[in-house]
Amino acid sequence: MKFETKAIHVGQGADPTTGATIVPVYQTSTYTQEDVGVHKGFDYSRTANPTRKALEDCLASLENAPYGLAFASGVAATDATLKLLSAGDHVVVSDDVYGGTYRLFERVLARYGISFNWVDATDLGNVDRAIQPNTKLIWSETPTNPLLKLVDIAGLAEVARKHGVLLAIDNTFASPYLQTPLDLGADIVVHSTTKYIGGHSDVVGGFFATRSEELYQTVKFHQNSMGAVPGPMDAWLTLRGIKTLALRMRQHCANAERIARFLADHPAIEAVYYPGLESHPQHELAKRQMRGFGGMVSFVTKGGLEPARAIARSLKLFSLAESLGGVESLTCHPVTMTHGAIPKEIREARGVTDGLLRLSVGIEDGDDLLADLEQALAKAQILTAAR
Ligand code: P1T
Repeated sequence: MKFETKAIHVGQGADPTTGATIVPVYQTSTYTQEDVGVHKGFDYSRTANPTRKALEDCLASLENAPYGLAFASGVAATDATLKLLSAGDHVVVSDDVYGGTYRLFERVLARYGISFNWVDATDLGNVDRAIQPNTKLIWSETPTNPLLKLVDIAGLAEVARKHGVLLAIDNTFASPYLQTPLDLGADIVVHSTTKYIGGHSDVVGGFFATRSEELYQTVKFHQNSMGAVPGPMDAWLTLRGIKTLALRMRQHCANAERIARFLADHPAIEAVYYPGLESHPQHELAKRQMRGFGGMVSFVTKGGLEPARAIARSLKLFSLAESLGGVESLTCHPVTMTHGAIPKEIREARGVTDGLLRLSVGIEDGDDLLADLEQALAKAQILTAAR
């Protein structure tokens, strides 16, 4: 079955009780058992819920995985995955990640005796050299948040295999429509389903998928033991979003590419980060590894914070807001928003500077989005000239 068909049918047969065509919201915490020790596979909704199961089966199929687990947020999925490790274990992490991932690793999990090395994983040698005898996991985003660097998943998988460690890829920015890391040798794929998968900025969620029955059973045990599960309505909204993921991603990609090219030619812009631009350092890898270049574009304004602020303030169709991947366009100032949890020196050394803006390009009409950016950039230029 192809992606678009799986998105609509896997895990979503007619409801066995009523014939409802759409999976119902099983808004129940518990299930009446037929006899002592006899039930239909559902006994308590933290452990399992039919609406959540439909989501898990469908999304796992899109990642070409036999096993998937849904969580209450992307951070919860990350946390449940990291709990595969124990005190004394070490993780090599790509240095450009969501600020909340950095915060979870360094401010929470580090207190439980797990240590982290942050490396520029665009160079696989950096990852290889950072592996220690106690390393258990390599963790990477690709494309990364917010600088849209690409990491070679197949290459990382080779490094992981050589050292006998696990490889987990946070696939949030690409979505399974554009990239399936398990096909390239990753052991684990994690998502914030809050983004492209949900797709409408109306629900928070996370996901874990794997081909390993053993990893699945352990993380399922964590899901039940720690309990960060999505409610039935959240699972339902996410599942509804998935049905149009392919259509939305095609429009996100088309709009983002136009915008990236426009920004690359604009005199007020110092740098544009978009994997679809020929000037992107990993453009060839993007062509190999992804089935499209995605809907995220980041750029640095000439003149730093003030012009960036003026652009964010002047945009009318791009709301200044955290998050990404919804149908509506958003802009984000990572330094004060999504990456505020990363200490200034570390953030700046990695290229997350005051003049950086990140666009989540929506599925509105591309001409309207370009016109909006054009007027906002013109205002920023006037401001820069006046200073
Ligand atoms: O917000 P939550 O659903 O818990 O997902 C966390 C997360 C995990 N991984 C990546 C790559 C992410 O971008 C995020 C969340 N990111 C934002 C809220 C943001 O605006 O970048």
